[in-house]
Amino acid sequence: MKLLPQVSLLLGSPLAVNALAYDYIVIGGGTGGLTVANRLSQNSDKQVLVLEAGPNAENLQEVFVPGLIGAGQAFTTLNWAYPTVPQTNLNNRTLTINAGKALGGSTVINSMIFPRAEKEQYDAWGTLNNNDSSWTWNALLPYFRKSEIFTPPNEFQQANGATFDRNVHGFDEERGRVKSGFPNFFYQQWTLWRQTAMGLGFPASPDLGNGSPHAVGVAPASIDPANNTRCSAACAYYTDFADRPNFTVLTNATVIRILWAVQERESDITASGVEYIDANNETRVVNVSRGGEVIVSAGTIGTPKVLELSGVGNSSILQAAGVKPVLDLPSVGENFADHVHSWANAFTNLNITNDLLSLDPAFAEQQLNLWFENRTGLYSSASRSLGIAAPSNIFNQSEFKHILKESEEKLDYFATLLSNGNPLLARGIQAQHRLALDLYRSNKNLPLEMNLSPGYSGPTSFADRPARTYNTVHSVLYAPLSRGKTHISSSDPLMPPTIDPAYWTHPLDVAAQVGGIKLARKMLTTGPMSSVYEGEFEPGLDKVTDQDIENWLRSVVKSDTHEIGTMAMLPQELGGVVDTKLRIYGLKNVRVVDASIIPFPISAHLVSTFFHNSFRQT
Ligand SMILES: Cc1cc2nc3c(=O)[nH]c(=O)nc-3n(C[C@H](O)[C@H](O)[C@H](O)COP(=O)(O)OP(=O)(O)OC[C@H]3O[C@@H](n4cnc5c(N)ncnc54)[C@H](O)[C@@H]3O)c2cc1C
Ligand SMILES: *C1O[C@H](CO)[C@@H](O)[C@H](O)[C@H]1NC(C)=O
Ligand SMILES: *[C@@H]1O[C@H](CO)[C@@H](O)[C@H](O)[C@H]1NC(C)=O
Ligand SMILES: *[C@@H]1O[C@H](CO)[C@@H](O)[C@H](O)[C@H]1NC(C)=O
Ligand SMILES: *[C@@H]1O[C@H](CO)[C@@H](O)[C@H](O)[C@H]1NC(C)=O
Ligand SMILES: *[C@@H]1O[C@H](CO)[C@@H](O)[C@H](O)[C@H]1NC(C)=O
Ligand SMILES: *[C@@H]1O[C@H](CO)[C@@H](O)[C@H](O)[C@H]1NC(C)=O
Ligand SMILES: *[C@@H]1O[C@H](CO)[C@@H](O)[C@H](O)[C@H]1NC(C)=O
Ligand SMILES: *[C@@H]1O[C@H](CO)[C@@H](O)[C@H](O)[C@H]1NC(C)=O
Ligand SMILES: *[C@@H]1O[C@H](CO)[C@@H](O)[C@H](O)[C@H]1NC(C)=O
Ligand SMILES: *[C@@H]1O[C@H](CO)[C@@H](O)[C@H](O)[C@H]1NC(C)=O
Ligand SMILES: *[C@@H]1O[C@H](CO)[C@@H](O)[C@H](O)[C@H]1NC(C)=O
Repeated sequence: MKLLPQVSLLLGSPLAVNALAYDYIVIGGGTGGLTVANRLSQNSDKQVLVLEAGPNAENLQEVFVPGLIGAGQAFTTLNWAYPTVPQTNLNNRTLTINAGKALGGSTVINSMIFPRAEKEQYDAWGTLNNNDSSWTWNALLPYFRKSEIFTPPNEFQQANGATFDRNVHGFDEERGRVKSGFPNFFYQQWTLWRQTAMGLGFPASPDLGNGSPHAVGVAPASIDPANNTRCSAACAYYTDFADRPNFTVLTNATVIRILWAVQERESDITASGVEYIDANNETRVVNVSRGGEVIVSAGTIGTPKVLELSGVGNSSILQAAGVKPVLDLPSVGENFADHVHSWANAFTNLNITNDLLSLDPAFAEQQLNLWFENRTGLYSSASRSLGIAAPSNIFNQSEFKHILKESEEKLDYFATLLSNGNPLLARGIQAQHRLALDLYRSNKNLPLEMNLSPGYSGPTSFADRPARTYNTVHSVLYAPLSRGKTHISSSDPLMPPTIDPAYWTHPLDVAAQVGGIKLARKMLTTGPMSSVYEGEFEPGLDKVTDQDIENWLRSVVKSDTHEIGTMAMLPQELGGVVDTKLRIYGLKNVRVVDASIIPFPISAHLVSTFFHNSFRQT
């Protein structure tokens, strides 16, 4: 076995002996992974190694310029672009789930929207875990604060609607935090839209991070407001610390599996090392020191894959894939949940929309120069005005009562349907649904995010749509009850897993998303937004009835790439995979720190929620 390059450099130094084995090996240098690796190497005598499949991409302009999201390599080589199996409820379409493949993970390619979910949803997380008081809004808020350096809105940003509540943000200048704040350019349609939303019953939000997001406001963004650049997990937790002697990061290193020590007893399954493919395509092993740990942070799809390749999961699935089982833990890869994206868009008489960046290359070039010279213009603007809809905003009372009653009557049926023959998980999903339906009843489970894009968003390509300016109201299903799964079907580590999100299996999901399109239409055509409306493009005025809208949605909805739940934090008797300290049941020294541990979907963009989770882990 050849030595790691880093290790050979250290030979002769006092660290050499330690560095042959690491106290912590973190699999995946993404959002969760870099946060936890930073914390573990801070003021510590421990050696931490991070293995990341992608490259360090922080110096690519499509990464650091907020408005270049989706351009260049952002959605090509820096993206796993996981395919799903054909979705039976969505006209058998194969969807793509984007996920960052770079140091910093999905925060390198994401939309940087940085709000938080409903207080009651965080509390439900604790309730599901035997009323654990450390997983509640009150217990988590200090960690939310500690994970950010928030820059309050300046006068210009306030004049454009940005507000904040000092009590829910972190201001300490200490490094090793995510920078957050507001952009330097605002579209006038954002103000019009917020006014319209308020007219339609959305309260004005004092701060979208205050745990009461049933409101409308300007979302903070994970950007460094000092120079208007994206602040990814690499920006927050790696770049400033790259010279820490005990924080080693290997990029282009794809983990194959965790290796296990020879066991004396069956109950003593201990990780001894990790096998990976290095940047030169060679297979290597790195060891965990005595008493050390492996932390898996490969994301909601990557993490169950690594565990299954290592022999941890449903034994019949592993055997079918040609992997020898080490621990039968059948909930690994189950309980998959994701937000579901849809839109309504309309032509507008406004001439400043982001459509201009594609319609007029000279204007786009001028705007990009403006960003580089003055950090303003259309490319400086990544965050959005958004509002989270409550059931009362989308359902009429009689319809809602009926659908809740039906969902409650069919709790057993859906729990069984969604748990792949796993009786403990069926109980877990039933417990999740019960809590969700209770929150629905009290108008606290917030089913949809509504947000305005100043420009076209939707299913039709640039070439196939009228060359005009648009406004789009996104409507994203935020509290789905459907659950799917992701599993390996081969022992080849380079094969993507077989992913079945089972979108739209639960009828409440369908009803909420149809309601979202009706609300989006209402938002486009109610004053003051109506003053800039020049006719609907999509879904199109030929879609009249709920059934028409539903049929159209089945042909267009897509993943919102907020996948969670496949390594759920739940008690074992509810089919959980990790405990409230993030340890995998049945393994001595393996934890999970990424979005896969979130047990059920929450009504927010995810990053703010587990930057701090990872923080807690230490
Ligand atoms: C396009 C897009 C837009 C989004 N917009 C927002 C938004 O605006 N706001 C928000 O809050 N959230 C947003 N999200 C969601 C959010 O970014 C993710 O939920 C979050 O970053 C996931 O963090 P994670 O730690 O679970 O995984 P990731 O950050 O994805 O990290 C997983 C890491 O593991 C690596 N990895 C995987 N497999 C292996 C392996 N075998 N070996 C080595 N490394 C491996 C990956 O390359 C990656 O770096 C968005 C996501 C996407 C994709
Ligand atoms: C790890 O890095 C921290 C922070 O720089 C430092 O305090 C500590 O001494 C380092 N530990 C080792 C073993 O190098
Ligand atoms: C890892 O441990 C194994 C077994 O103890 C040993 O043979 C191997 O040399 C170690 N590898 C490294 C890189 O230290
Ligand atoms: C989807 O595929 C299944 C199985 O091939 C088929 O029975 C069904 O009719 C298809 N549905 C649609 C809407 O095409
Ligand atoms: C959690 O608390 C609720 C309300 O106090 C109680 O009814 C329930 O039995 C508790 N659950 C557990 C598992 O302790
Ligand atoms: C933005 O500022 C940060 C912190 O000062 C710095 O590390 C980064 O290089 C800057 N980025 C650009 C593109 O100017
Ligand atoms: C990692 O891969 C990228 C793209 O494939 C390449 O440009 C880069 O040089 C590689 N980095 C290392 C450290 O091998
Ligand atoms: C890496 O190795 C695999 C299998 O050994 C091979 O299929 C692949 O083509 C190699 N890739 C490169 C870039 O050499
Ligand atoms: C937009 O319209 C205004 C007023 O009608 C005009 O002054 C401005 O030049 C137009 N901008 C663009 C980019 O077309
Ligand atoms: C940047 O701002 C300065 C000062 O306001 C201005 O002179 C310059 O033209 C701006 N740059 C661009 C590219 O617009
Ligand atoms: C409520 O919705 C149901 C089902 O969509 C519909 O039949 C009924 O007419 C609606 N009632 C009102 C008051 O809008
Ligand atoms: C294991 O997976 C198989 C195949 O997907 C499934 O039929 C079975 O019910 C699963 N077992 C458990 C206990 O989850």
